[in-house]
Amino acid sequence: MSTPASTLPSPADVLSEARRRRTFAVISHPDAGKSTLTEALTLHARVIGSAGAVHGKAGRRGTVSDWMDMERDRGISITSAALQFSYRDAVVNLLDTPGHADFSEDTYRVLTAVDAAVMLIDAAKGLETQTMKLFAVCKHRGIPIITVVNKWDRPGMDALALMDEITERTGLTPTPLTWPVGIAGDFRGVLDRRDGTYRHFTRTAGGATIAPEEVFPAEAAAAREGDAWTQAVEESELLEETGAQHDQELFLSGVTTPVLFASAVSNFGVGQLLDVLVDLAPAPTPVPDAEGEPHPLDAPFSAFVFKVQAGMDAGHRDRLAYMRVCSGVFERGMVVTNASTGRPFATKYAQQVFGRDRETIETAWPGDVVGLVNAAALGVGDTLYVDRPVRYPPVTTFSPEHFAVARVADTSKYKQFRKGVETLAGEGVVQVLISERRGDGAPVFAVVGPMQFEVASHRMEHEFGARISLDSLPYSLAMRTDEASVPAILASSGTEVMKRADGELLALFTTKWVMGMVREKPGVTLEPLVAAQLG
Ligand SMILES: Nc1nc2c(ncn2[C@@H]2O[C@H](COP(=O)(O)OP(=O)(O)OP(=O)(O)O)[C@@H](O)[C@H]2O)c(=O)[nH]1
Ligand SMILES: [Mg+2]
Repeated sequence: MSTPASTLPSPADVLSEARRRRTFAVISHPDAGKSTLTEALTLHARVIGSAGAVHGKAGRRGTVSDWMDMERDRGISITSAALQFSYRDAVVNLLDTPGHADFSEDTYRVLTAVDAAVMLIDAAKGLETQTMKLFAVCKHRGIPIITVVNKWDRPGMDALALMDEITERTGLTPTPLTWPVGIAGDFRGVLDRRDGTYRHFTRTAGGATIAPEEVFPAEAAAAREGDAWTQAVEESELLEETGAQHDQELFLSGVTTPVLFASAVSNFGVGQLLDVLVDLAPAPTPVPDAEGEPHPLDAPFSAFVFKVQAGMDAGHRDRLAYMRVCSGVFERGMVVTNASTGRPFATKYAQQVFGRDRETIETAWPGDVVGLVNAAALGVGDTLYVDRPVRYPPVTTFSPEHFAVARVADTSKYKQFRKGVETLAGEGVVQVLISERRGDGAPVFAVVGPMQFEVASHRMEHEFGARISLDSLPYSLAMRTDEASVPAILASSGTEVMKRADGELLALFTTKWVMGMVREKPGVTLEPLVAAQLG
């Protein structure tokens, strides 16, 4: 099937489509409300009819982005989820990330694929540990941040104190676009600092639908809300004196962060956030290749894979590779080259992703996140391109700190066990190491955080039908090594050498101290795995 030449997209089409894209991640410490906000955003974009539509009995568990049964059971996000939808004339690619530190490798990978981040702060808790770590990653990568103070419907900190905390702990200057009317726990609406109006929100039953919003001029707001309005105005003026006004360039260069106040669970302030994302968040820009050279947006199609996920659809046992388009136009059916292997890859099954739901797409543009189905030949970090070769920087893996031997509980399920281990390794749910001592019937799972073990066990049992036992090993540290170093390493106690699925040889140590001693030995090569930026 060939496309008539006249309808082929021109470089100008690519640029104008890229300009309409907004690709961002929602990040924060666990429980700040990322998945709830994600769902509220899709509700406001009128992609879903009501929030909490899929919730369990115990409350609003199970948002559109928390689709795994473990996520629904526990009410936490375990894996990042992609959602693509249109709003106004923009195409939004939203990535909801897990907050838990044990899953930070997944979050980190997502941050390689976005142009902006929405950083959530729980109004009662301020900037929490994991939020600070994620902030540091954004800063390092030059990702502009929009800050949302969430849960304003519940008692919390003073709004000005929160702004001070942002300034002191992140070095970013907060430039609130809205300011709350009513203290935390008495959320009536916001003062829109851009035009001085009052936006009053009305609660809906269970927060299932968009909260009606009424706009009042200042005088009417004063009459209506009294002291709460006066206080908001005074505080906003105070902010103005300290220079807390939005400046697009300073925002994009990571000096300032626009701030909005919201209650995701009641849908307050969510519509404003959506508009701010379209109005202020950056569109895709040329992505630097492995040499640091920005690759033009209007070059032929190129993309990189930042995530692989299996088991999304129990009926179809398929594997989805998520790619972020960096340049050109993607057309389903294109045969692209995988830069890591040099092999062609036919993109027959390409999908737009919405949490667990997917739909075939025909075309995609820079900024878009596309799911490629049954992409067994693709791994995290692979670059795909047509015509003009390019290679994007590899996506880093974290250094594991916990290790356990996995064994199948029922040996008649060995085949399922092998298949499951291979799949989980491919997704990066755990790193899989093989030791000579135990053989490949007893692979070692290596993880950044112990909750990854639970996810692996659960999926082995429920997805692959192979219940496993995990026996933890006493190691806490892994370094890259080579064959020549092995005898010297093993001569010290508290060490072991294993091979990772990707062929890398890893030396494991019980303590830093043991590792330090071994490293002093002549002829021993030990290199750190990528530093755990979030660990
Ligand atoms: N009162 C109140 N509760 C909220 C708000 N937003 C979220 N919650 C609740 O906070 C809890 C955590 O919400 P999630 O959206 O799952 O939080 P998360 O940031 O996605 O958590 P992880 O993905 O596990 O890191 C849930 O019980 C939500 O109902 C809010 O604005 N107000
Ligand atoms: Mg979540």
